[in-house]
Amino acid sequence: MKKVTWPKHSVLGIAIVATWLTTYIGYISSFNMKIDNMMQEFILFINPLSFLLFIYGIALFIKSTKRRNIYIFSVSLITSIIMFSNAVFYRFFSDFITLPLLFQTNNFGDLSSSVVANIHVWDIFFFSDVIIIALALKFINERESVLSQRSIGRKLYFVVTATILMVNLGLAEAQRPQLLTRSFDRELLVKNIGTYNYHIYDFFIQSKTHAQRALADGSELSEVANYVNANYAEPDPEMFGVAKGRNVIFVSLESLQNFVINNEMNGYEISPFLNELTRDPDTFYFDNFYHQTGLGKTSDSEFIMENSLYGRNGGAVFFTNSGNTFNSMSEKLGDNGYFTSVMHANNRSFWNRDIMYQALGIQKFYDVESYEIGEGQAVNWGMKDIPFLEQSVELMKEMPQPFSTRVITLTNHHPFDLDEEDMIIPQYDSNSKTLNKYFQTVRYMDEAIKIFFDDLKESGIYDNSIIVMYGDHYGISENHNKAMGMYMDKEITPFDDVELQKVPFFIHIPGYGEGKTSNELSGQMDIRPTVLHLLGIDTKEDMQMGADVFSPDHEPFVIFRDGRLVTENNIYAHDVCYDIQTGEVETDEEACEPYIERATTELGYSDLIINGDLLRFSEEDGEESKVEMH
Ligand code: GP9
Ligand code: MN
Repeated sequence: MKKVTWPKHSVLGIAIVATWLTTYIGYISSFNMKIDNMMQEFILFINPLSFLLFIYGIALFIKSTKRRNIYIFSVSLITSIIMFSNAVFYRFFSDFITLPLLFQTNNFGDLSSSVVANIHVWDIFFFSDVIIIALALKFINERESVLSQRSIGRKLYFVVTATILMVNLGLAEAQRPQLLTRSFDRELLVKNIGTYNYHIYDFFIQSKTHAQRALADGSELSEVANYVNANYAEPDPEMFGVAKGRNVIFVSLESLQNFVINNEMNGYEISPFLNELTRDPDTFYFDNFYHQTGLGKTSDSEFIMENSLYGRNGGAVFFTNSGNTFNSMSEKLGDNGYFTSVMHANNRSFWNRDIMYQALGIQKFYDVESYEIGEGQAVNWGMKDIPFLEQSVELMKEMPQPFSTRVITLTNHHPFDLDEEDMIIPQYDSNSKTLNKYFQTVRYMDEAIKIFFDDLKESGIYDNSIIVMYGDHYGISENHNKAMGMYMDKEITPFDDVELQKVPFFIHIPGYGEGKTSNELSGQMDIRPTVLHLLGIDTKEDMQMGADVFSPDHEPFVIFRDGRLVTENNIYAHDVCYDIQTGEVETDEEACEPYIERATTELGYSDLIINGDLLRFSEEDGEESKVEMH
């Protein structure tokens, strides 16, 4: 066949369009991504473009036609391989490829054995752009351009590329605020910035972690260990082992803040069941207890209670350090004969849980695939708490005992949407829709917990278990301070902002009879030692920074991830030291100083452990664990 003569760079143009469309069609046909609206559909459509324009655009700098053509062809081949590999991987893991996952040997074993089984004949489609480009290269003759135009055209080309990237990121940010800083889900990332950009992003995050790890040699460990030992609080012998041998059911209460407990909204009780629990003789209720999470939200709370270490400052530790060695509570319970799991009806890659749970030694993850979501059983972010908890009890019946599980609720999540039939109390009437709806979803969650307790009793699991419940993080952010001020009938100051970070913490021990409300100043960092001691498991040797709340030596001191802190006498926030009684600026200038220093040291040591992956140096067995999916 004869060659046709087309304008300069037509092959490049064809290549960009062909790869763009192949990628987009690949998205829709291979990945089961939930698209909620036209804007998301549009973002999905344009998201491969910025990367493709950039990477193919490099061809504009290659003078030799032959080399340029080889370059264009190679780019199309590589992008096709990336899409193809992700598609095959997705069939098996319902997830996108991420670097640590490829390097986790046991994952890789699974992968190679199933790779062949997961390749389909029609996967040839992923290479259709390569074929089109090959044909174009064969049959198209490009006209030479006038040299002087070249550099202006090139500049314009890259300006357009950058603009498209900005528009893409802008739209994505509007759909998903803090997408890149929180990096909560690979699916969300791919949906918003595209597979190619996602892989670049993943590469940067992972190599940063890798570099910090490579520089650590374990010598810092003894310094941290000294600090940890000095702060160790001996358990109260009366409490040590009171729940020995029992199952432990943790309930993560989504976005539940403490201000709703034993409180009313326009005359309606907001959490009647939890209120009742605060007066129950089998329950310890801590009303001076803080969440200590950062950007990683729910995942940070999981990380903190598992490890009694802080999350990371600039992102979610679940994403950045999922390759680390940890000495988690789950792993420890596993070593003590417990069957360990997490139950959460969301997709497994959310917060990188599927990978992180392996590092935490959690034996099984009951993710969304373990649940049956019937009609009308989902709202807002997913499965409603009532059916979720009901089915969770069914699954618990099958678990070997003793077991430890973490049940993660979801309905009380921003934007706090609820179906009409689940609205037990009316909305509040402030200028914040978020706060107005919050009371309703809290009320719904309270109902769900009540039913959960009944179901546990009926299943026979209840008597031989303890139930530990905690608010994972705040639900109402500072953006709603005006409405919050109306509800609390005062102006919200940075001092109040700190106090609003209190979340409820319950330890319910059926048959115990000596529970009470405790005012001990404490936080999520304390969950691990407290619960392990109740189960009669020693933590003296553990690299943990929290302390047993029942210990007479427990120090009333809470550090936030962002450096704010609470002591018995003071609150320190945004460079101001407040008197905790009055909320006024503290007159004793030195009052907060030693604590600020302590907080800096403690957060620094926690970061040191995580960034350097220091616990790998203290690990005896070094065995890798494997999390089972549904
Ligand atoms: C998602 C759920 C909520 O699986 O845990 O996460 P959050 O946004 O609260 O961190
Ligand atoms: Mn949460």
